Amino acid sequence: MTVMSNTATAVHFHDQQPPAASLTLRDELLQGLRAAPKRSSPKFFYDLRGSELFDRICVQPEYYPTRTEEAILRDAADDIADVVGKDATLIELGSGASRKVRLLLEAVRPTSYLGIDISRDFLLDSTRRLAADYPWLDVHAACADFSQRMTMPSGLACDHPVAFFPGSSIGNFAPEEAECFLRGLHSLLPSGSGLLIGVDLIKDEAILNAAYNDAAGVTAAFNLNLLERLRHEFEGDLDPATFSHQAFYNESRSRIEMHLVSDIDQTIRVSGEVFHFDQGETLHTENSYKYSVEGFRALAARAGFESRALWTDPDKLFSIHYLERA
Ligand code: AVJ
Repeated sequence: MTVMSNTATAVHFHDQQPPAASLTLRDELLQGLRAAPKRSSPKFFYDLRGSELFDRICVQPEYYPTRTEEAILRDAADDIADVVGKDATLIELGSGASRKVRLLLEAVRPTSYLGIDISRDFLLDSTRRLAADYPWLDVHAACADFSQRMTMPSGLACDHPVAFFPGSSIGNFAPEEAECFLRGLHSLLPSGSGLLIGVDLIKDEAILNAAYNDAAGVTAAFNLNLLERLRHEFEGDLDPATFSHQAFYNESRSRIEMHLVSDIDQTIRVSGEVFHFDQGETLHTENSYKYSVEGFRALAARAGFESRALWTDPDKLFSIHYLERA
């Protein structure tokens, strides 16, 4: 299917979303609530309100990752273009608003761009705007869950694929899952392909804790919004005011953990099922893993990706790796 935008440019749309996805979501959610300790996948944060709150997190003064990664991309765009080389097909995993890739397009001048995202309307909207703003670029959009098995859409010229995975989204995976995910990319991409990936770095604990406990309370609202989503989308019978936001750095596992803490002993209902929370018991909502440069290189190497280049900011808050599929 080809979707025309208001200019003469078009986005080639590939629908790869599995049918009946919402049923699987409900099952996955309930499974996490039944587990001990209770847990929920971070993907449940991203309903419309959650996506808006995440965008607001990105501009909080304490939340350094977004602005730092964007500064690195801006400063290193020409160097990145040199290592990426000519005639690349940029493939963005979880492209969202396709905002960060704009920092690279003029320097890298890829022949085509493929944005992959699970949120169809968001994806179509942002890739249409990208196609309108960069008329020389062949723009494709694939609605798919990139954490599942994927195939390359047909009709996409792919002589030199370069995957782009910014934002330290890889940090939501546990290290063994991250390795498995990279192995999946390894089998999808031909040898010589590139992977440009943003990875948040291990740093002073106070900086990490502040980034996930911003003074304006936006991260807290983002975490607590999950409970609103349970109420509205999954027949949740609960009072969000009886839960509190908790985020802290777990040093032994190099990760930020986010939880929703039950302030009282209580029973809630979700999709007709009953769940008991002791006072102080938590629902573990997110892990955000941090890496050293060497630690991430070693993980990537185990998945068959070799380090070719690295960029960081002067304060060593964030890293962008260019890896080549061996
Ligand atoms: C989108 C996973 C990179 O871990 O920093 C931000 C999500 N959660 N604040 C992160 C998030 C709370 C973010 N990632």
